[in-house]
Amino acid sequence: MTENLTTIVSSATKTVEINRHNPTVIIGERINPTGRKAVLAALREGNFDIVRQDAIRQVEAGAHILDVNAGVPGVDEAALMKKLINTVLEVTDVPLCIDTADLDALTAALAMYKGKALVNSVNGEERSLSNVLPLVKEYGASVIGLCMDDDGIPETPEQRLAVAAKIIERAGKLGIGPENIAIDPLALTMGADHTAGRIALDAIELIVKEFGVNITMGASNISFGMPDRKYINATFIAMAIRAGLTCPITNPMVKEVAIAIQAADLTMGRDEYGMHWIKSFRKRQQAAQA
Ligand code: THG
Repeated sequence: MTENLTTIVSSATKTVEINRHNPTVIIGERINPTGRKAVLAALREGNFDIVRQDAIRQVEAGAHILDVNAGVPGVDEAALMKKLINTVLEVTDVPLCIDTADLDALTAALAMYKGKALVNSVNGEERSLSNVLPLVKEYGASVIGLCMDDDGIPETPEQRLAVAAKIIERAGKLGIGPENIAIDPLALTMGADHTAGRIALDAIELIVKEFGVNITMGASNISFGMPDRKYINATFIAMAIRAGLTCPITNPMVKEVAIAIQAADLTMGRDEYGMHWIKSFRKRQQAAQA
């Protein structure tokens, strides 16, 4: 393995350091109308209560960073993104991951954001590289690099490594170092291809070995279309942490997943004296008694 890079993401008041010595950094996925029908319906009605609630609950459940996605079809995404960010910042102070494919929304978000945001995302397509990377540089942000390009999502781990290499190289040319990049090797769904999990794990290993970069992933994608998803997600995430995943995008309110992450950190020797594990055990115990 090459060096262990540290990716910094911060809010006005909090700094999160992502690296392989620290416990896994959880990026909370729930503020996302694309992935969640209830959020979509509420935002269409201009109701932001669910957003406040999801922000507070995810942080309580262990999220270190919150992903914010404003993809509501037919709505001005830049305006909604700004409103979402302000709403989340009313109730929490954790750093944010700006999840959008809309350049105007990304620009608006970066312009108002105080701190070092995590941009979600750039990919290997020419258009994405030339549009997103200059913004990342201009605002001094960190960025997620998706392993897909003009030809779509490559099938093999080696091809995904090649896309990661292209993104890291192009970023480097603009003065964005690999410590500011978290690569997402992409988790496809096992429901469509039973080798999707294996491919994702192998891709993580290859990319970490070559570049030592931090790795993120929408870890619940893996189980779409399968029953009892929480067990698959928990097992996959633990295995992916062993392979090199350092900052999954997931739902920490799913107990099985949150516990699997803590157990994986303990197993990896990243939880000194098991203090984090014991503290969360006590919290669960108290919650059960309440
Ligand atoms: N990589 C990166 N960013 C991403 C993804 C990724 N952002 C979006 C997505 N994938 C990760 N986020 C979510 C958000 C919500 C849900 C799943 C992934 C989710 N889905 C419910 C489910 O799984 O059943 C939908 C149910 C509902 O409608 O509420 O909650 O891969 N870089």
